[in-house]
Amino acid sequence: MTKPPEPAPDESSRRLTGDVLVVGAGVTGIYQLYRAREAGFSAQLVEAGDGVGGTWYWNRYPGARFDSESYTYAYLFSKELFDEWEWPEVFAEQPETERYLNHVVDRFDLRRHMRLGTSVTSATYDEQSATWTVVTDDGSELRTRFLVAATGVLSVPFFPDVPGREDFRGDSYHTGLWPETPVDFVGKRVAVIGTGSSGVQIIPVIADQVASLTVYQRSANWCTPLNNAPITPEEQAQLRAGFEAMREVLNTSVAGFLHPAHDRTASDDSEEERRAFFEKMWNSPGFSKLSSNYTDLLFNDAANAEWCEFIAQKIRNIVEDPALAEQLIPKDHRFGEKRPPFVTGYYEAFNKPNVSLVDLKETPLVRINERGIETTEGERQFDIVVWATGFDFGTGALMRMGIRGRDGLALNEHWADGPKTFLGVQTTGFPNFFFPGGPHAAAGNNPRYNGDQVDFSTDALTYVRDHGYDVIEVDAAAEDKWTAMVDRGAVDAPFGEKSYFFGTNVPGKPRKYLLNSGGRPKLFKEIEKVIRSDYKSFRLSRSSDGGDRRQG
Ligand code: NA7
Repeated sequence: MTKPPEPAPDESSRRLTGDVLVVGAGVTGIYQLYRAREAGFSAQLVEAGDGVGGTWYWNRYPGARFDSESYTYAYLFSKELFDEWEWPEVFAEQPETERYLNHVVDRFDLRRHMRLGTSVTSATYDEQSATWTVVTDDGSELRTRFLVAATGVLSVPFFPDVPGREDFRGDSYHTGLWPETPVDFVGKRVAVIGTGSSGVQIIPVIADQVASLTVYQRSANWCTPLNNAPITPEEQAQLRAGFEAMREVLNTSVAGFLHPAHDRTASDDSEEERRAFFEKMWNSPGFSKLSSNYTDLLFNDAANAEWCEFIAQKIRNIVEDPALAEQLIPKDHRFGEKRPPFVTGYYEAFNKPNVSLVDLKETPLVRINERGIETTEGERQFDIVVWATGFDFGTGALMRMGIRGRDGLALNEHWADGPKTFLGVQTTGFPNFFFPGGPHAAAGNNPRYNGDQVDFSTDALTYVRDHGYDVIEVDAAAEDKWTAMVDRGAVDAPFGEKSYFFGTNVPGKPRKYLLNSGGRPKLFKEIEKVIRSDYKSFRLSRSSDGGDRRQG
């Protein structure tokens, strides 16, 4: 029998020409692909990972889990989807979330529109045809009318520039680039560098498996209990019955959380009442300690200091070694000045005889060598080093995609002094380019405000198409105004300049606020204005005549 001829290379898969190309199969990108297809666009998606999930694909380190309630983080666009998925815990662990996102992709038949394991190396706008040419690392060239980068804010892992990092002969992992094959910690000498949300999640989970665990802490964080719990069948039923009401709260709340705001300032209560209230907060789930705490907690120094002292006392009560407890109590920032981590058994882990802390403020890192880590205290040897050192937040992924807009303008140049955006979705000079869930988005429960931005971007594309245009670009004046609003608000933002929300964790990065300091209410207000004014803040045109029909 003769061998059948090799199939001809599928040109359509090598060189797609579609309306919308989405980059990134995280929570935002999956929803964007769904919305674009529902709106009748031919839409494709490329994703660097070999699986879908974005953050929930890459951050598969032991202990990774939500600190937003699972059902509030999930998609809310389909009641059927909500009804058929049962979150086993209030705060689901990473594998469950990855399963959920895969379920969504299959349920809405999105996988066949996705190309996984494919990274974008450049994206160039062609003014003549008003299209984007996107080149990927497998050499493919994809041409699309609209480019939507749903590349996330926490997607580029940051490694500090410690001398000798490459010399280490053991195994090194970054929490944000965790391998699919589980890492065997049993009996190993392990170092964890970094005590942000990721570090404090992995530490208690691996502490029991390892021979020794050394935590390298540069700054202590205000960690409070996550207070996770299983969701009982009765609670599942209640969640389903209350879906519409919950959706209403989540879709309109300032930070996308369910937790109601408190109605009192700290000074409305006596000292005794404040103690009782702080105890209630300590025992409350996740972010309620931020969103349901005293209304002046983040702005009243005395109230904040009292809450911090309450947490410090809790740490002293948990950690048996008093000197170690003091090292674990932050001295350099207030509660809420950085993104607070929520933990399960974190402080307790330091009571185990195999767990120790190296305080890098007292004994700074000197270098990594082939055996382990040197600080001014001396050398410690390891089999595994875990880098829990965070991300190039907000702009990291967009600045690495080789994006060039009109007249060859590089996004890196346009944003050399920090991002400039309108609504955190578009930037001037880059027509037909959207980046929902990127810099200048709101702050809070990510899928909620990222979803607002996907909805807005999809509605804008639909408007453009339905009105006979094929080019949309935000006006410089609208961009300037939104960016000025973000910068002005940043001065009073609860998150201080020590927080990675200002990019301060990455040397050389401009110190600019990367969230939307106007919050979700400002985003809603501005979106409403844009829609009411028939997209007046944008220039709409046709590539063939090159002019704005509305102005002609
Ligand atoms: P974070 O919160 O940025 O934490 C990074 C940690 O790494 C933090 O403790 C840093 O200490 C530490 N770090 C950074 N650079 C160094 C150097 N050079 N030496 C020692 N230690 C260092 O990242 P995560 O991954 O934990 O969390 C990110 C988000 O993911 C989180 O907010 C959630 O939204 C999910 P520092 O505090 O800067 O002194």
